[in-house]
Amino acid sequence: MNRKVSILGVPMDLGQGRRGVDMGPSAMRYANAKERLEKLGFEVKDLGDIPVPSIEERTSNELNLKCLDEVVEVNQVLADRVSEIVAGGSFPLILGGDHSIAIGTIAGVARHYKRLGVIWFDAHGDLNTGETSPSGNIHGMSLAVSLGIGHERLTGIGGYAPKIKPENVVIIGVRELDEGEKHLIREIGLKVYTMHEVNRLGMTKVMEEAISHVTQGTDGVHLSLDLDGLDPHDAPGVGTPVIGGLTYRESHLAMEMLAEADIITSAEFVEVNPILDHSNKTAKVAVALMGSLFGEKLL
Ligand code: HAR
Ligand code: MN
Ligand code: MN
Ligand code: MN
Repeated sequence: MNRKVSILGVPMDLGQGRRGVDMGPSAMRYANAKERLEKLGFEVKDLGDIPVPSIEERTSNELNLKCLDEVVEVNQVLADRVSEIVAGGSFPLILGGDHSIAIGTIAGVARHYKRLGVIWFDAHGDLNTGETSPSGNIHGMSLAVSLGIGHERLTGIGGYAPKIKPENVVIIGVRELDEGEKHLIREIGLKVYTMHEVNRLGMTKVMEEAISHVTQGTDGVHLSLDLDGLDPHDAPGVGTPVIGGLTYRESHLAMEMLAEADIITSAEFVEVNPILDHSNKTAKVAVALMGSLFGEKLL
């Protein structure tokens, strides 16, 4: 793994409807994200946050795409900043913010790879478009957008589309999908490990298969980790909790296996909402998972 890590915060809350997720980057910093990685021997730079307009300033809602202008603006800046981090030889570690920021992160990273693999750890598919979304929240569309599906102002962020191909993506932990998302999964043949497969196969097998899938023909792998992939018991501080999720230990095992396989070239941790949390538990879980992802061992 790259020994140089750059942390970038994106206090984005315009891709969803609840207050507080903009405090996610602060909460993960407060939980000692930087120190955790430094202890493992990484050279870590914290580049601070990129600016996000406050939700009181504007709320455009055209075409069932809430705050489209602002989400496009922020992700465009994010794409450029992430691209600079990769060009500078560092591992981008992005702290969210809601999951709409994956659009910018992936746009910035994918530019530097011939073919980027993506592991999408989430209770949701984030495969909606303005046409299929029940909410109009762009955080429920970011994986579709990265695949080149959706409004062209979103898919065109970074100046090219698509960023990734369906065959190079794996989704893990899913337990809530809208009808349009189910259709899309079948249509484009996405590899999805729902909670059913996790229960059935066990996390070890799921990760073995997932790792082999996302490394086939790719030259980099991005981890997009939505904290709501975990069960709300272990990660209560998220805006859209869904019961029946991945346990704390299953999630750690997944990170430990990624560290062992040494395949991850960029990562983002999103949807931490301190207002809905208990004593910063979810940010602490996020940082503990970062530890495992970067090679921390129990013994
Ligand atoms: N599928 C629903 C929607 O599009 C819920 C979105 C999920 N929220 C997230 N993303 N945290 O994973 O509105
Ligand atoms: Mn805000
Ligand atoms: Mn998500
Ligand atoms: Mn989610």
